[in-house]
Amino acid sequence: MKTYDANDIRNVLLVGHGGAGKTTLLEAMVFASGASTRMGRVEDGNTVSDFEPEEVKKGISVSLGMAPVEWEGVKINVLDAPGYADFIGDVRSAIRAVDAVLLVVSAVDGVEVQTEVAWEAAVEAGLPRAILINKLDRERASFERTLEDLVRAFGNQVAPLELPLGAEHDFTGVADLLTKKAYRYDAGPMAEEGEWPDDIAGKAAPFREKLMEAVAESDDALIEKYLEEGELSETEVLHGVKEGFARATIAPVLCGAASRPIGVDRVLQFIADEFPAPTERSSITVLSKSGEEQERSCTPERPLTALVFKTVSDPYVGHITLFRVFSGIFRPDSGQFNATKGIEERVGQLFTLRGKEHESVAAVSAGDIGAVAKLGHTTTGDTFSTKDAPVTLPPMPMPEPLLAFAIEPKTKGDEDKLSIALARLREEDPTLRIERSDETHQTVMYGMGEAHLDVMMERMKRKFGVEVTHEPAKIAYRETFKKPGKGLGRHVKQTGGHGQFAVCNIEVEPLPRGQGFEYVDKIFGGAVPNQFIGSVEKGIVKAMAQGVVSGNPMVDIRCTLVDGKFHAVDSSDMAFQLAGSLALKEAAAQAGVVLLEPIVELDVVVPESYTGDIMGDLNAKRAKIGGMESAGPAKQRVKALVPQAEVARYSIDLRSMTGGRGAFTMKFSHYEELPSHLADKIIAEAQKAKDEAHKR
Ligand SMILES: Nc1nc2c(ncn2[C@@H]2O[C@H](COP(=O)(O)OP(=O)(O)O)[C@@H](O)[C@H]2O)c(=O)[nH]1
Ligand SMILES: [Mg+2]
Repeated sequence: MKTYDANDIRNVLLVGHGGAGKTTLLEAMVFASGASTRMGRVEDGNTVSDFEPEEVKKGISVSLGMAPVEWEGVKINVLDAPGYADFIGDVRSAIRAVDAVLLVVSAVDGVEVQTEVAWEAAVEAGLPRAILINKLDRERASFERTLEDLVRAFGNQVAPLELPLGAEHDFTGVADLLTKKAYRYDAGPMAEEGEWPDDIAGKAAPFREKLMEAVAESDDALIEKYLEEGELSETEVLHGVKEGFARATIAPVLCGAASRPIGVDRVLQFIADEFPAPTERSSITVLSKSGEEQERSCTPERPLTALVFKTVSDPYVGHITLFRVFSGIFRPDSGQFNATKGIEERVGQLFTLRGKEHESVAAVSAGDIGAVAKLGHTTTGDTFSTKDAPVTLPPMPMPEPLLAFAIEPKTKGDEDKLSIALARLREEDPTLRIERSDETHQTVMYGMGEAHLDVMMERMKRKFGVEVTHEPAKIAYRETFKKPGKGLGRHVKQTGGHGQFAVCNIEVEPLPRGQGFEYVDKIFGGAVPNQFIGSVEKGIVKAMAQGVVSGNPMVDIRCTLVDGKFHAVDSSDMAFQLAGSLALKEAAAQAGVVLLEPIVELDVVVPESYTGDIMGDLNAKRAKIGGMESAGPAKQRVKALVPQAEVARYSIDLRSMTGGRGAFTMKFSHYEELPSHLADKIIAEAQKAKDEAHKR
């Protein structure tokens, strides 16, 4: 592929709710540009962007896709982000690689949850936003209703540039509100330009007015003129749209049906004409090693600054690293310095990704997006810069994964393969977290939701040949004493051969939370010889680690050795260890064991209208509500202390309660006693599992 001047490059991210038509739009763009001779369909699994087997199977995008589209000498790098909440990590990182976003909205469904989430992410990043009202050919599609929806959600900056010609099955083209030309699609993706139909002028008037208002409102100089004269000239509006769009104060709206395709050539033309080139973007801020801020503008002459926004691991090619160059030139066949890791990487052939295909490029210059395979150390979020003056870009904010699955390889002996696979998946996807719990002895995989974890497990099987089973991650309960108890441990076997003899008496008392374990020796007169006093302790500690009733470790007790008996020949370290553990078990049986459960601090942010539901649900989950406060416009924050067991699946619960509009974080707080009826259940289950293990 040839190299382009930065002025002739556009970097665009398609965002929006799942199913709005982003992947189909990219497909139509490739088709309209003449790079393919027929359009693939998401349903048929043959689109440029959705090529991963997990995507073909599910019929939805689960990871970022991209393809360059060449349009009238301009190279448009189109990034297609998945629209489902579980895969928001890809949206967050891709936003850093582009200069504007195109929000795709279904004319049937209007503004949906992920439409708003994606919009907010783009606003946070300060990126210009344009909108395509898609699926206008579908039954029950409505341009007017969708536009109203958009204005309600995003305000007066929403500015229609086009009007659909015909509706639903009769949707045949678009009318340009500015030039008053009609664009019809009879065959193929290219429009035929014609005059406005007679009946459209009246219909268009209110929308033209809406457009002029939006332009006037975004520019102080124009608002006066508009208020006085009630009209702006075509050039003023055109200019105003471009300016306002670049400043992100106007969101221009286009019309289309990606699958037909209708209006797609116009979208491409609009991107080529009006979307900001990388050179038009204000310079970016980087941090030097000493923490000093520096500016980098988009010119090939400046030192290199490039951001890795995505890594894909491939079992055959190794890593594929996707990067955006902000300044300088990324060259192949040389070493490039990864400033984040402080390591020089050997860089081979550079290429552009067109779906799954690789197209070689000579170099990737400021403003462009490129890819390289087989880097050894680089992961998502890293910055490449010069070695003598290393700088890094600020890290990408990533949502915290909070749904936990405990996983285990189906085949024994695959443990090593599993840990390699997990490490690779983690490098690909910063919203995946892996923990090995010493307490429950489980490998726990944290993800954004069930679909995310499903895809991870499928990918693990396909790419690394590791099949796993999963179950909810175990809760790390603990055992302790609530009141003091006494225990006699007697381990005596003196029939035949070498005998065994050890007897000990211990007293056990509870300690405050977090005190762990104390051992006190109160032996008088050598009832237990010195060398065996430590043996009793060892036995107690071993029994504590395994737990007495539930298989969870025992904590927060003091054991005092008060008396015992020994035999000059038959006593041994081993015998006293056994006696110690028996003594603890007896004391536990006498005093009764209570279970402790982990309590987490939960911080939930939801739109106001959901606060009641959230509180009700938390109360049913044994939560202690800590407080409620405003969290921005029409949003409320609820803080609570909740047993971890009750909120292990809160990702799923909160999403279903709020339709995906809520967010939360949680972190461990402390341990508290579990109510006895719940403890009994856990103890009974542990016993059952133990009995079954014995039978086998
Ligand atoms: N009728 C109609 N169907 C469309 C249009 N665009 C997309 N679709 C269909 O809508 C479904 C979801 O499209 P897809 O591109 O996967 O949406 P994405 O999740 O935003 O990438 C697919 O079945 C598409 O064929 C359109 O303009 N008109
Ligand atoms: Mg898609």
